[in-house]
Amino acid sequence: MLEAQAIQTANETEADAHRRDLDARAEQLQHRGSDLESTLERLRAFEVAVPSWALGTGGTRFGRFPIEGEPRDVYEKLDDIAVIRELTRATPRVSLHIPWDEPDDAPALRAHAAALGLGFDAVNSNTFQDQPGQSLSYKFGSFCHTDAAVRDQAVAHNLHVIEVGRKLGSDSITVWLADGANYPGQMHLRRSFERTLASLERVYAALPDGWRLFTEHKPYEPAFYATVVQDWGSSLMLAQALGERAFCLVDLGHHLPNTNIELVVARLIAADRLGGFHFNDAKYGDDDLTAGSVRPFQLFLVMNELVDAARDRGASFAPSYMIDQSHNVKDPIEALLMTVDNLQRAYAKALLVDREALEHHQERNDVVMAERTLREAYETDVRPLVAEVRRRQGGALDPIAAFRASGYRQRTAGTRSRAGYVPPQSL
Ligand code: LRH
Ligand code: MN
Repeated sequence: MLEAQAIQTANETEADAHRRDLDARAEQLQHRGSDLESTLERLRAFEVAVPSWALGTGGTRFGRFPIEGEPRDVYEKLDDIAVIRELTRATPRVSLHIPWDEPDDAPALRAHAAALGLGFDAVNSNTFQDQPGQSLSYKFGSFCHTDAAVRDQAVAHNLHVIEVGRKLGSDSITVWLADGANYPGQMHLRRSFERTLASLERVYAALPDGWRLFTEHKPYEPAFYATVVQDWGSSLMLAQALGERAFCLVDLGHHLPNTNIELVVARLIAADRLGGFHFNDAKYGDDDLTAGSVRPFQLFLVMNELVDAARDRGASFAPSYMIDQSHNVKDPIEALLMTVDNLQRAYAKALLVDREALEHHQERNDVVMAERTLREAYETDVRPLVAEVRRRQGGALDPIAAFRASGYRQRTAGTRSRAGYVPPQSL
């Protein structure tokens, strides 16, 4: 946790400028007929889960550059996520990856999280790596494997992940499968899909009451010729075949160049199968960069589909918003603070779209006015609104500035030495 006054002190230095900006924005919005207070109320409801695997520095096959003070275990990862929640007031849940962050004592981890004001979003299974002591390899796949014993092993792992999630108070599981082939002819494209569906049916059948299962598509990597769950169509086929508690998860980085991702989102909404997101950004492949850092307009267009759907779907429209990133050159906490800020901004801009006017121009094919209506919202500087929503909940006007002023990273650099460190055994 941050020191008591840290956020207040940081906010004091920004207070006057913030007040001026907010008043100016309020006047501009009023002039447009938008109501500041209802926008702030809806923005306040935007929450996103932080992935446990993004608090340590990430890397590529070419290298990893660790920083001083990064978390040494899942408990310290929760401590860092709590700091992000304190500063942004928008990250009350953690998405855990098993076995990467498997707690040796789930009730103890749940209590540690609760004490930090945190809960658990979707748990993630992992049948894309062979664990030490694992009897059968996933080299040629898991749910799609030609050997029933490998499929059994993968199903058993997912049932175990559900069990851990149940103890943590989670209510959903995300299944991303690396399953696929590197060469034409290597894998039967239909049988591999049928085996994957049959394996997922066994996991689906074991879902506790109220749980949802998310299937996550990805076009390539680590498979470089064909991936079993390659695109949204494959994911939707699985969700529809499994049942009403199966949904599609959209990782923004899992689309081939020039894919219209907001259209994919609109299709999954139309099918009532949009389960959630892994927010991030990318320039080329699955780059897992800070959401909104490369294609902020695309992120806005995705948020625009979500706000539009909430308008006609009502409260039942509740996709799980989660982040999935890898921080190779930024301090992971700072990268996540920027991510949450970028997501809040994109969502705030989407809330400011004049939907009556947009529909009016769309229905009359007034292309220019329709595009202008959308752009006007996108080009609105919503930073004072996002800062105000954080301030009203006790958060930071400028989370990065407050985080740096807090000295939290210097403190963890001092306390989290690896020398002689023994991971906690059931605290
Ligand atoms: C696959 C993926 C998946 C996670 C992993 C960490 O690329 O997006 O969601 O399991 O990253
Ligand atoms: Mn993902």
